[in-house]
Amino acid sequence: MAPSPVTVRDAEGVRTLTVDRPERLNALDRQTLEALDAEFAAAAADASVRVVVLTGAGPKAFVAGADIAEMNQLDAIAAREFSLLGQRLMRRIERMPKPVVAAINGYALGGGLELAMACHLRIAADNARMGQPEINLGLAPGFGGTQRLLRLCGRAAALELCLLGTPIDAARAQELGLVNRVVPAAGLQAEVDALAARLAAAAPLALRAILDAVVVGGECPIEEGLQFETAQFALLFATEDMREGTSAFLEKRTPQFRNR
Ligand code: DAK
Repeated sequence: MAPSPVTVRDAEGVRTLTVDRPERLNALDRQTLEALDAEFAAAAADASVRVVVLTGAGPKAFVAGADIAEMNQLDAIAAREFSLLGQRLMRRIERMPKPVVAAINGYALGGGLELAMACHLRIAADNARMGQPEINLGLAPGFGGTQRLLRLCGRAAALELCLLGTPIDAARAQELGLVNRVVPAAGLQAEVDALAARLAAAAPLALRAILDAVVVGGECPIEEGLQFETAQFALLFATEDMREGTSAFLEKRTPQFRNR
């Protein structure tokens, strides 16, 4: 059996998924999209997983886009399947009930940037380069890039990146709000580990409420979003973790959250 293009590592509530095709700069072919989709579904269902980290194998790339060689061979029917698969994966990641952190360790281009944008937080190495170069292939972004760039960075930045197709460096990506933090490449792993450990220790049901409120509420008119926030907020009063968090504060101790 061929090795999976996605490797899985678990450590203390943090599941790290690594796209592992370094010889293709981790480009997304159908097999990789399918493997990622299955791994994110498994991580969502596994209560021992508190946080997911997504990264790419090797020193050069997070994900350099959809696999151009495979795409070149697709007919219209297969392209439709490819599109549906990719969009389903991106939406699955965005709607994950636990935080997903992208560790951007190099090129994040085309479908690779779209994958990173579907994650909830993005930490970039200072040598990362990001862009939507589909225009250079006679294509437009097809895994949600136009929509997520627009929402994350605004219309001017979305149009600049998609119309020109020129990648930007990590510092510019941070200026645009495309990434949360930029760190020296050698420190990326430590930074992501620390962030993931912090999220893994937080109250899972409250994390989920925040993800739901921001991701789903952010797609509604504000009145509906606020109602949704209120419902999420009220629901947390039914959790043991909310009692534990508030009691621990009053008792001046560290809370122990149990996902209940
Ligand atoms: N696909 C396939 N192979 C790739 C690849 C990619 N996206 N990117 C790199 N590779 C391969 C290269 O061909 C090369 O293979 P060999 O020549 O060694 O066999 C190997 O990885 C190493 O790459 P380079 O030799 O090019 O490395 P360099 O350091 O010189 O350059 C680079 C790095 C990232 C600047 C360059 O590789 C590059 O420009 N790569 C392509 C980047 C790109 O254009 N990405 C966007 C792909 S388009 C859709 C939805 C979504 C999409 C499409 C349709 N539908 C709804 C239907 C998404 C489209 C895209 O993502």
